[in-house]
Amino acid sequence: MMSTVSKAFVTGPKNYNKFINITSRYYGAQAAAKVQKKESKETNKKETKSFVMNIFRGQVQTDQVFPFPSPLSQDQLDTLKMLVDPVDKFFTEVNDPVKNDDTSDIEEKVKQGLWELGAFSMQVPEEFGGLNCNNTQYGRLVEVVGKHDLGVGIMLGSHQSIGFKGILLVGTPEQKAKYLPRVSNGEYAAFALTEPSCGSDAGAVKSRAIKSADGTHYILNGSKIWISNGGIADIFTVFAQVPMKDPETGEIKDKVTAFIVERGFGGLTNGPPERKMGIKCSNTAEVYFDNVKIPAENVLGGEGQGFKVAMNILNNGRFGMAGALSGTMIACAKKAVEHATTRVQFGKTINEFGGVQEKIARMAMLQYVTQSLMYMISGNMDSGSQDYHLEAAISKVFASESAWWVCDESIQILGGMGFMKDTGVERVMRDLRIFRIFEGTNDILRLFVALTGIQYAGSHLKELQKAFKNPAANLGLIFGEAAKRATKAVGLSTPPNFSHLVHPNLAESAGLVGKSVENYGQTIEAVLIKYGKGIVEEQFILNRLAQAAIDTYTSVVVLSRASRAANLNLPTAEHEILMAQAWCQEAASRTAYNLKVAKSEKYTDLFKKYKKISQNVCENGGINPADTPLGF
Ligand code: MYA
Repeated sequence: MMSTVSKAFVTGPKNYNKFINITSRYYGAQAAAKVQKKESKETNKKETKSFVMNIFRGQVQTDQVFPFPSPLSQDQLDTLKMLVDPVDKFFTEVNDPVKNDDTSDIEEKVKQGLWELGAFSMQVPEEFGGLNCNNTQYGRLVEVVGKHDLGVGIMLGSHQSIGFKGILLVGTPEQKAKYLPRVSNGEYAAFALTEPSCGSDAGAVKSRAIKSADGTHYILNGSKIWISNGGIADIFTVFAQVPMKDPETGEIKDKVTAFIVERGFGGLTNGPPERKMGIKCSNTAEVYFDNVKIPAENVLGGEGQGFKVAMNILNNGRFGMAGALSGTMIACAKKAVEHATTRVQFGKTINEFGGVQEKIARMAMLQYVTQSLMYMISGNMDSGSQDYHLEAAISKVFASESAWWVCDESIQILGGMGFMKDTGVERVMRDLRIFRIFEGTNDILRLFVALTGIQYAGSHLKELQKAFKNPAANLGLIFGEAAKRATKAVGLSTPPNFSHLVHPNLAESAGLVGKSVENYGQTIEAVLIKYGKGIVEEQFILNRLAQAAIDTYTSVVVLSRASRAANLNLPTAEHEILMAQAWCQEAASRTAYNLKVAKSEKYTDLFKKYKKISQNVCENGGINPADTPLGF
């Protein structure tokens, strides 16, 4: 007789039909069409080394997280040391962030000095005039910039993290030889993707480029908004639709294509600098293309490949934000601690009070996690990993929210003084606000993490379903899965264990992460069985899943870093272990809660209430000022 467990397993895969087509994404109307497209594609069978992707299958994949990467050779370390101090000194002595903010400009001597330091071409190979930094070196230097002036950081970042990054990543040898020396020697670059109709929906570009009959050039028309460096750049990476013949159907379809566009081509103009809440000294402007003639050889990464090129550039640069904002948090926390350790109230310095201690401890942990993310991801990238997209998205989300929190609580600790301009933290707060919005809003990146992970988990389950069609040929897969489920069902399964990879003082914390991962895999299965491909519409749930992924990944990253510190007996080891333990404890509780919320009926009901409240308010055109308890 078939046991209950085996029955559940045999009937299980039928349920998987409901979710094997989980593909696209984000907004319902688009989803159906995209699912169709994906159905015709081969299932993504590729195994990945990404830690985050694997937790969606309830697995701990440690290849990219242990040991903590240390990719710098002695030479690279020496070069970095030679660069950090001069950059720090330059920002302390030459750049004036207050003046930059007041004037919404950067003095010529500052820009000139930065060009001379090589700060605009940190990752450009030396042969083209750059500093040849790898990602880890770049991240460290960017941290120095973020400590001093985020507005200047945006001018630098828009230039090299996204402006000409495409040329570095996918440029032809000719494109590199032509443009990299120029962007390393005084010509600013910009990344022109966003349009009024194309913000989070990066594929919805309207600008169009039509190829000439003789194939020698394209004519580009359209416009872009909110382009950082848009008013000062000479060289742009521009994304535009190009009508192309589908090789399979012969149909003409628009496909996004990336181009290198020079201001000097003619027909490219820009609007006035935008007036902004923060990062005021960086230039942001609209950019217009009026019959711009682009030589055919300036297509970047292949005709029709523009969406991939854009994603590639953005994925590649996101860890930089964690670097910069780690520096910002160091600067904010320094001011808060200076105040807390000298300000006496009720007979003692305020750092003696538990309320302030909790804030300072959390500031330290958030900075530690953010910095660890930056070094983990840049180290993975420097070792040649291609599987870092979700991790990079997490680093951007985590860094921007943590820096906001740290800055806000610094102001709280500073009290009235924090609110005064002269203290210099309110400027940082204004500068920080945009980081949760640009380079992919945190909201869209959370959905990206959750849906990409779910798609990966779904592809595994599709494999299982296929295996059932030909059990004889797939006994290994089927029995492996059956055994896993049987042990789970009778309570004999053990959570994934990686305690042997961490320092003994962190074994308990690693145990918490293992449990979170096991719970994660089970939760993904449960929500997929419940919602099928309708999960794409369940943003209340997707957000909880994304948060649990963020908490789980950040935990394993700090476990790795603190273990390294302890194993090397670094002077900071004890402090690092404390922070890692505290972080894992907090994160595991949040994860257990978020996963419970994602699965439970009780919360489905709560989400329905949120939805209805929101609908009421929207139907009303806002919160009705006439709704008062006293009726007037
Ligand atoms: S620049 C503007 C920033 N804009 C964005 O970031 C746009 C955000 N939107 C998106 O990323 C996409 O549109 C989303 C997907 C994610 C919403 N990596 O059907 P799909 C693949 C790899 O889901 P969509 C700025 O702000 C996907 O698997 N692949 O796509 C300036 C699928 O592949 P396949 C990806 O629903 C800031 C295909 O694409 C990715 O249209 C200035 C289609 O997928 C990905 N990420 O939307 C900052 N996403 O078909 C300055 C999707 O093969 C820098 N796919 O299955 C500051 C630096 C710090 C300071 C430095 C100081 C020096």
